[in-house]
Amino acid sequence: MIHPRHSFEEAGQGHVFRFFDTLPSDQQDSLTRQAAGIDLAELSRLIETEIQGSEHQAEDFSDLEPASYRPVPEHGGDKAAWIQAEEAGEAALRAGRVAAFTVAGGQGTRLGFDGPKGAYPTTPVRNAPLFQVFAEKIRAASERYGKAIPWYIMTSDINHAATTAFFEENGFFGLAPERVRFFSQGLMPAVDFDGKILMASPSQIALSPDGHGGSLRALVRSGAIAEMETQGIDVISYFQVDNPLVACIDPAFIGFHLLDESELSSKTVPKTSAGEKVGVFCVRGGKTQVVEYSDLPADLAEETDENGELRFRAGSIAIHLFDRDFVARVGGGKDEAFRLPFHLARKKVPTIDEAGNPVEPTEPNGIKFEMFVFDALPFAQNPLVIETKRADEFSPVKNAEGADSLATSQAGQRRQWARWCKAAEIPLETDDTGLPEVIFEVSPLFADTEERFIEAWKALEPKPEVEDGLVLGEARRAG
Ligand code: UD2
Repeated sequence: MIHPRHSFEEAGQGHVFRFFDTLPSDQQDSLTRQAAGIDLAELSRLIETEIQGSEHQAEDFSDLEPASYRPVPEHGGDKAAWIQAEEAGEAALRAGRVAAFTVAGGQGTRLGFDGPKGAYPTTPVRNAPLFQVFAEKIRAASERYGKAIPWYIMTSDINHAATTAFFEENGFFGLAPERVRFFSQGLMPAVDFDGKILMASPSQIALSPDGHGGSLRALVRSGAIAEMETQGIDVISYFQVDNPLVACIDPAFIGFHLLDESELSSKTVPKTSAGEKVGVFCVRGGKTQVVEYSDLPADLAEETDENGELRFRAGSIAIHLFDRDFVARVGGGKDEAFRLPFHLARKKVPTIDEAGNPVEPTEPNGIKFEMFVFDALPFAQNPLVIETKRADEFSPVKNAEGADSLATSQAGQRRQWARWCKAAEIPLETDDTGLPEVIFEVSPLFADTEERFIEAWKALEPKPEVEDGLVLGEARRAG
């Protein structure tokens, strides 16, 4: 085998091995492995087109239109169609056609939590971590439809070992361990502004995860797609690790996706304000796409329609359904026409100087490359965008404080349970935002929708007092 050193020298990246001959052999092996994992042809193409050829045209948004979406019945959607979709989705679940998929490879830097984000304690009474909330939702759906729903979890080198250890320590939260599959996403090297690969230390390349868009090729490379094929799974229910309200398995969503023969379906909620940090579903040249919040020009973000509503309001909350064969096509990398683009971010990348001494930059010194999963949308046949209710499905934990923090997410969870209690005619004091005075919790194993909460509460004997510290579903708590 030719040592990667030669190809790195040919590609003008020979400095990666500058200290190689002075390294102990285990570090030499490790550096060789890191180097062998880099797709130099891909990197050289990116450097040429994105960095060296950087007389970049500013993106032209003049032909951008808002994407249309299917509204929920409360906003004028066809109730009968939703019922029909739910039935179709339930049939697919009973037939075992659906897998859950969580992207959890991110660095979680904004939250400042030292560990995989999925291990972050999130619910208000049990302090159940995000992974437990999803595990209970998947378990509840598996029991309801009589088929164990497999759960694929994408990690990255940064958190893979910690993530698998966390599941083992917690007995997989009551799921059969063989139904939970972990795989690591790909890594990309950071480069300096001349396109030279940055080193994190004399023996380490500055590598970081290749973005959640990397999940599509990681699903293929890990063998997950092939495994799904043998198991007759053709619907992949994709969600991010940061949102405890997500309906991990949503029969109506699955039903619409299948009935429309969509290759990629997405949920949307109307943006709360022009500045909300979510991408927006748009159409350009007949193709549906998401324009990320940081890319959407302010005048478009703020534009309103004749009803005074934001014109570009269909916010993306990163909940999708993927058709398995579509993932095989986009993630397989065989066809260049289906290649996800890379987005560039200028970052402060800790590195080394010529002598190998560490350098902590105070200004951005490098470029990181990431793919975004929603960039697959323009490649999909019959893409479908469907509305969901924000209060029921989106309250992520992203920041240590302020918007999208633990405090806002716990309030979002508590308001949802308070609404369910009211629907079940349980007397409960709330403030005018719907936040209950008492702090209680509903495990997804007790109920995961309002309808099922009403039923489960009716059947519950004796009925407990809804008071501080109550956990409904505690008796069946996993772990
Ligand atoms: C994402 C979306 C935004 C909106 C919002 C909803 C992007 C670029 N923006 O914003 O439009 O939908 O979510 O909450 O996606 N991840 C990986 N590997 C990676 C990078 C990220 O698994 O290499 C995971 C990460 O663990 C997390 C998710 O992807 O679950 C979102 O990543 P983020 O926090 O960078 O995205 P954010 O909040 O800026």
